[in-house]
Amino acid sequence: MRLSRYFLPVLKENPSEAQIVSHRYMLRAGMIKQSAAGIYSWLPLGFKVLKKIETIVHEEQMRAGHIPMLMPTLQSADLWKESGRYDDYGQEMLRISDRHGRDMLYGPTNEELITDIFRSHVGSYKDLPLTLYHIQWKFRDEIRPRFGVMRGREFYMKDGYNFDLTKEDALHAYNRHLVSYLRSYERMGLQAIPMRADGGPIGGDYTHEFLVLADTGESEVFYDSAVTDLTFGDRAIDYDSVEQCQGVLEEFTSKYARTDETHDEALFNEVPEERRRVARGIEVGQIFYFGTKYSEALGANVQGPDGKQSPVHMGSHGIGVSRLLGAIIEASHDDKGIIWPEGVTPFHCGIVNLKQGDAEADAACESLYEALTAAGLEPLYDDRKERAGGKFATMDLIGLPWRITVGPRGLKNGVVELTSRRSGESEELSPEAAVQKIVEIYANHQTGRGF
Ligand code: 5CA
Repeated sequence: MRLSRYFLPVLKENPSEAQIVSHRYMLRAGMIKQSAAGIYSWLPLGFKVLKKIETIVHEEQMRAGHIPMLMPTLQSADLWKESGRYDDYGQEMLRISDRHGRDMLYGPTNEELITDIFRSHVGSYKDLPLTLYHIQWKFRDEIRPRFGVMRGREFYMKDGYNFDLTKEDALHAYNRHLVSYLRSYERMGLQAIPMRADGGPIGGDYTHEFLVLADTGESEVFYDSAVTDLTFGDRAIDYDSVEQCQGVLEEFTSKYARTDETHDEALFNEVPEERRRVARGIEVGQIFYFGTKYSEALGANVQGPDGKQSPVHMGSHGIGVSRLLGAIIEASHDDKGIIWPEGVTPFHCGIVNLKQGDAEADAACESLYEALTAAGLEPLYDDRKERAGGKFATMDLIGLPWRITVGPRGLKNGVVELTSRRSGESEELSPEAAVQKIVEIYANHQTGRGF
């Protein structure tokens, strides 16, 4: 992409409504624009990152054997009346009536709809295990939408639902989700710690939230600092192996880590004092096992090998896809702007031409652009006739992890400058070596193709 042809409405001033850094930078970098309280348009740069995050989530869900599909945003109220949640959900549910006066709602989550699909088509244990998921917009009429995409009213969520014959099988599905979530967050450059939590309106008392530690997080968390030493890394996992998935769950959840809803002071005090931490965190996902809560209410039964009918065991598993943009920025920024992790960056590399219009500099930038594109990468070339300071400020704000700077002086010596956004360090290299280095860096990151 050439910046002169892109749509990147960068703001010079700090927007006064933004109280936290991620909201501020998303507005300033032209990623989002508020359309109503807690509802945003995703401008091209924000949309690009949203799609990268979504791609990672899809890839990791499919890797775990979960099946993608798509359900609508608008739902009939009937199923919710059947499950009893139409009244329970309260003011957070946006209720609508259509021209025939039928009760509809904008889905805050999809347990009812998916259970209805299941009961219509599956009746035997032979079709299990089954995990279906989708990534779709949700609406919750939050009393206080705030912090930009962090607590929106309309937000983008991955929600997955497992159907199993027995509790043991459903717990394996739970563990599979935990593993796939650890992998997903790490690919996004995040550490998200599973913590014992509360079931809330989804239900069930076996649930973990995934929290990214950040001072601006809305949740208060209590944990043993040893949990922050754990990483999943690139270890191989067999998602069909009950032992392997259970092993990961035990490794990542045996140390004390809880949100304030389930915090137990006596248990916490058993953690050695120097490792006890009280902090704040951003909830970027939650997994639930709730057994037969919905299958009983909606009559979703399966026939077992013994011929008997029994309600299917279920859980649901969510990732806050749009919230993740905010969480990643909270975890990775400095006073100049965002610092995208390689796994989700909107463009892989910036190219800054210090002297637009200079034949040699223009030609060098064009050939860098072509070489990076040919290698399957997406550069963002700042080809505007602007002064260098302004170009650097824009690149720093939008946070591309790598920048190649091209100017007539360097070209005389056959070099361009490669700069890391994270460390600020620069090195002079031939254009070919700079491209080679960027290609090598991204060889280790499977980033989705952008939009
Ligand atoms: N049905 C279950 C699991 S699929 C469910 O809805 N879980 S949830 O309520 O925990 O939501 C899943 C994730 O969506 C949360 O962990 C959070 O990251 C994100 N989320 C929830 N509410 C909002 C909101 N108002 N704005 C942005 N993200 C949100």
